[in-house]
Amino acid sequence: MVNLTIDNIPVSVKENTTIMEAAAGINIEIPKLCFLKGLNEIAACRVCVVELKGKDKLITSCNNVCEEGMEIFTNSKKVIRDRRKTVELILSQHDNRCVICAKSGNCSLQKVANDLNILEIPFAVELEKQPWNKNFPLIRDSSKCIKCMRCIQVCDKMQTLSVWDLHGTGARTTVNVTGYKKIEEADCSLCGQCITHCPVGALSERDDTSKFWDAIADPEKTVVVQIAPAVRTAWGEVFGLKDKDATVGKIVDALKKMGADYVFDTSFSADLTIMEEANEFVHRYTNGLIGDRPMFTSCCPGWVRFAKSQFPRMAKSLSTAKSPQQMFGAVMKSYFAEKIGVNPENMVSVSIMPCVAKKGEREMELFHGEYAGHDVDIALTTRELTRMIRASHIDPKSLKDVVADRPMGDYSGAGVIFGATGGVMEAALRTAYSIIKKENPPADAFKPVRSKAFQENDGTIEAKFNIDDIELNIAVVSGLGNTRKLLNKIERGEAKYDFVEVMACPGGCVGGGGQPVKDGYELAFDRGKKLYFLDENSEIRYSHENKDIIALYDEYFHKPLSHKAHELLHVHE
Ligand code: HC1
Ligand code: SF4
Repeated sequence: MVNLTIDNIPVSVKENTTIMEAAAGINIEIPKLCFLKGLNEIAACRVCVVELKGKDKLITSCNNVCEEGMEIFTNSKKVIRDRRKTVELILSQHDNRCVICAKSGNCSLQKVANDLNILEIPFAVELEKQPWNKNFPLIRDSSKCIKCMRCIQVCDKMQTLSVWDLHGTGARTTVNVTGYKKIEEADCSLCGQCITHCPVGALSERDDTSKFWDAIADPEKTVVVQIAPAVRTAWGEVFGLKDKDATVGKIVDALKKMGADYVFDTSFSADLTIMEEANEFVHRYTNGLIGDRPMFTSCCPGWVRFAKSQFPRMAKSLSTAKSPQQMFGAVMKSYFAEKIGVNPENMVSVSIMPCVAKKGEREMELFHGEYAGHDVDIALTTRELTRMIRASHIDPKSLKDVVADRPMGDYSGAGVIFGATGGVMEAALRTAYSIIKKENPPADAFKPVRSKAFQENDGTIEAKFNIDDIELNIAVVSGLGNTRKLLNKIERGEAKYDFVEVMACPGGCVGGGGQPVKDGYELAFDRGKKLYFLDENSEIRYSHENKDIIALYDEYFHKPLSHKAHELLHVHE
């Protein structure tokens, strides 16, 4: 153990503990901007400086470890003077128009500046704005970038796509797309992890909320909204709601109050995806079509983009089933439009997703249904949803639990767990088992693929299951860096699986790039637990037992993988 004092308080910590960690252990929070544990420990911002007795120069606390006998001061006059100057310099190169920034109120730079009572900026530099394609789902505003390097490190180390790089030198150093490419030419997966790890508002999703308001205001349009499984785990964080109060029913209420005509839960079409995907898997497996490469899940568009750009050979083994977002859109504009007697041309299909890549997915030509344009017309993130609730002056505490509309209202616990890593696999195996055995497995039979295990092993879970004489080799992975490792192993022949689930964001959609941000916290795992709790307490736990899904097949698709199902629910490349 190492003994020292921090602000005159004696502390005893393990060797190699940083000063910042030691201070946090006694509830002293040292301000910081660039630090991200395990990803960005380079002391680029110098906001976390502290004074070490006997040393003239201040030292950074994020990357200096405690030493025996140190006397550290985290808030001395010298520290405050230096920290203020640093923050003033950062502000001098930052577009400070906070009132028109989507990050306002949740910006780490704003907080540090406010905490230091900085009311004027002594130095101001003319800010040069780099051009950007505003139609791309990921938006970068160079005038807000503070060069903390987090986006570079996250994309590089966590997602292994290296989309961002430093350009220029000295005072002219900036961050931009690697190789001076345009963002649409880079291999960005649209995972959005650089957005959720940006401490300021330099990175964001394209704001599509005005398209929603335009649709609501148009009397010709019927606005139909779907809410993804993971949204319910996080929207309440923005409003300080307790978990038990931040239900999906209240989102339904909020959207109805905003003027949506029909509101549904994407968990319904997650069940539909499982019907198609599990049948596709059993078909491929029993007909010997799996071969050296497994069948891969295809519902995560960040992963699909990654597969197509990084592992095109593997992309051929993706399931052809559309994602629940796209299936819902397709069913809305066909089956549902017929039911309510609305011309699909006049239907606007909106999705609320924890994801930025869903904006890209809705735009893909692949999903351009012939009946009425795109399956989904507007894809919004959880963050955009919370901004719309605010803009509508809805008091979240006044919201009531409103049930989703019918006839696509039912959903199973299996559909709900889609939002957590391992959830799609678990849901698919429950149904695949029942297709093979003609009886249900125990609902928790495939628990080993749950996200608890993912925390421990590079975000990857491997499992073997026996169904009669069939032995299934399964893998589940989240995070694109982890995915790259797994796919390399498969390509080198070091691992062989039958079925693999991939999610681009660590922890799955719950940790998605469109979710609310709490700087410095990785919340995916805790959010995932909420979905498993909902599953355990669901009346129906198998997608194939969802009554509205059974009715949809009876009335419309006839059976999984039918001609009509292929036409509407699968991709054709
Ligand atoms: Fe997801 Fe999905 S679970 S991709 O992970 O298959 O975004 O929540 O909506 O489409 O259902 C995201 C979440 C979501 C789809 C489903
Ligand atoms: Fe990299 Fe994901 Fe950001 Fe794209 S969205 S630049 S892949 S971190």
